Amino acid sequence: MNSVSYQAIGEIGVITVHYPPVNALSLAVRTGLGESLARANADPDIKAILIRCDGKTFIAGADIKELQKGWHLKNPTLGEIQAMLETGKPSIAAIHGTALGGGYELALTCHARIALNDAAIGLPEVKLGLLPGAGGTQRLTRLCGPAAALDIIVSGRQVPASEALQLGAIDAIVTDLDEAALTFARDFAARPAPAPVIARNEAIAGIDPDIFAAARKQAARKSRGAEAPLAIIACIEQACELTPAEGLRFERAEFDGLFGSDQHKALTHYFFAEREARKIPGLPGELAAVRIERAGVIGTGTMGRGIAVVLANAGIEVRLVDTNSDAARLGMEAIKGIYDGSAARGIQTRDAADAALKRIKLGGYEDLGEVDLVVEAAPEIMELKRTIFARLDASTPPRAILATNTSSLDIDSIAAATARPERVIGAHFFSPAHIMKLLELVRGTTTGPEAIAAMMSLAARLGKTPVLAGNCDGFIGNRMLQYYTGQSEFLMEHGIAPERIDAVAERFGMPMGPVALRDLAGIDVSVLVRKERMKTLPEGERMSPILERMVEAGRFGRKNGKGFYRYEGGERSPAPQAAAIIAGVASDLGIPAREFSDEEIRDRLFMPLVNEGAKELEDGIAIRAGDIDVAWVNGYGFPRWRGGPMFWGQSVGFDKVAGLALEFGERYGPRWRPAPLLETMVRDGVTTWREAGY
Ligand code: T1G
Repeated sequence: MNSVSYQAIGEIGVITVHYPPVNALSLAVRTGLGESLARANADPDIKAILIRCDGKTFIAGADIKELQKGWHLKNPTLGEIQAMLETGKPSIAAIHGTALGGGYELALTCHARIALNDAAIGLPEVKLGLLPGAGGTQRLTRLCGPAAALDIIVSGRQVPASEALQLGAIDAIVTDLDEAALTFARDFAARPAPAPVIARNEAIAGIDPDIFAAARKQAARKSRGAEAPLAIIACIEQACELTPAEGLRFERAEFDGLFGSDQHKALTHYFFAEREARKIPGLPGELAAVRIERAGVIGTGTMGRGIAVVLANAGIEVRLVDTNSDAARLGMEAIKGIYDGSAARGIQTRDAADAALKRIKLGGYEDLGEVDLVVEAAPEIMELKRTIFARLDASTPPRAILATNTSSLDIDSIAAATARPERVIGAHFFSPAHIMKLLELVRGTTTGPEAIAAMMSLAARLGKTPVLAGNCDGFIGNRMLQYYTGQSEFLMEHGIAPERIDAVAERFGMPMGPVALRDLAGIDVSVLVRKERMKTLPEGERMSPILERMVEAGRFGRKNGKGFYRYEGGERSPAPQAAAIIAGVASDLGIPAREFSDEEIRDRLFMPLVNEGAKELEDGIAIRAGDIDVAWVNGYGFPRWRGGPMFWGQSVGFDKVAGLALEFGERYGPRWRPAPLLETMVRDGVTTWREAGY
């Protein structure tokens, strides 16, 4: 079937794109559009042209797969199609689903844009490390003004039809894309066509140039090293200065500067990795995921509260259970506070917040007789969790899924406390659970496909990015994290100051360095968690005793205002007392001070992540290298524009990662040694995870 069809309906030439799954602007689609536009423009009976799409959405942009092959340069290019539209007969884009990237840029070269009320438009190229290279920065600025263009293009967000109409990004909202669109087209054909968007100047007159400086400041703060936002701001600024033709040339040059860059490659990898992570090999395709309507949450601490909010926001009735009634009452007050906050900040409407809050009710185990799912968020004590699961087994329907929010404990031991281990699964939310995107699902050896399928589909409903992990100490994320934070302690033993280590990590793109992260999480909590781990350390391995010494000195971190840093008035500053403790450890252990360059510090922090990630792949804890990237970007703030730790490791070279692991294995013990998988890949000259089958 042709990917584009043409039909003359009266005096309207109707061009329909049919190229599943998202009508991307592939070469085939561009060719079909070119042929159809030529027919319509040549037919004297045709007075106007209507462009619409079949399937779930309007054109969702250039075909990202073809972009990787440079096919966007093959004729007819999008620019040629746009020229036919802009210089041709009056044309209307009829939008449903999402008009994104090149799809919306094509619509911007039509003389009018109409949309269904639940449609959205957007220019999300920044998420691919690119910018709208087909005139989007110039035309949206000339149509809606630089402020709207900066907001929409730098964020890459989708703009709902109602807001797009207010901004002038579309001209009308219609109830259907057939009759209403045709009626609009007939009316439109009867009127003089408006000037092409590229020729409009009203929205760029009298601009306050300070908005660009403010946008650059915000971009530098928010996107920590991403290149595309700054190029986008420059294009929008020039759209207000240059002639249309000069502006389009400027944009093209900026686009070409980003195309093929490391960040473009990394973000394109990440785009597909996030979609791959949703696919679980071996799960029967026909397995209908159980739809969760009623859920229980055990525990009203920080995690329990956030999980209850996430579930209720997705329309699920929630029973919040805590055997400590004071804690339960405090928990509900805190939840009310979360909703008041999100209504006040406009994240939710007051009505939506109130409706969700109404869905959360305090209750007991006796109220869990109808639930489809329970998420346990009790303290990280194995015996307590086993007791809770045994009680849940008795008080919930046998079909209910029992999930634990543990961040590191053995799923199989918890499941063994029930008669339905196949319906027990790890559901590791990240704090704050109602904000962090990652949901690390953990399958035990007995977890069944129904539970996995149900939780994968629930994750999408909760607006979470799911990653499926195998059962081990720390699953995918925390298992790797200990090498990153562990290395930061070994660097401190060599006399590298906490603030230097954190500065290197933050320049690398992390939201917060590993040492400041310790202070945030609580040094005492880290000591508690790793006490278990220290019992199983292999012969010849050691962990730095810095944390234990800090706790002995009463330095718990932010919570008591003193950790590796001092915290006063929200500011963090170096703490000489912490430096003294660290120096004490180094002298007791006879560890000499050493100089390291920033690059060496970077490699020492991040390469062990790659090495441990490789071990997770060969252990079957992670299915794909991309899954690990998705977990670290969404759960630990690893810079998306680096593609994730595994993609970064691939870009720096596996030989370097394995080489440093060899040194660390000698120095710090067997767990730091190179992953056998990595050694094999280096020996065999394998340079990508995909080549290695991951
Ligand atoms: N090209 C190729 N494949 C695409 C695609 C695209 N643009 N968009 C989606 N897919 C595939 C995706 O990989 C998946 O495949 C399937 O479609 C369903 O996607 C010149 C240069 C449209 C909001 O960045 O944001 O235009 O996994 O699972 O959740 O300036 O897809 O099934 O094999 O995401 O319903 C700009 C990207 C391109 C939009 C639908 N456009 N797409 O979400 O489905 S650059 C974008 C999306 C550009 C110009 C520049 C979303 C969606 P598979 P999905 P969804």
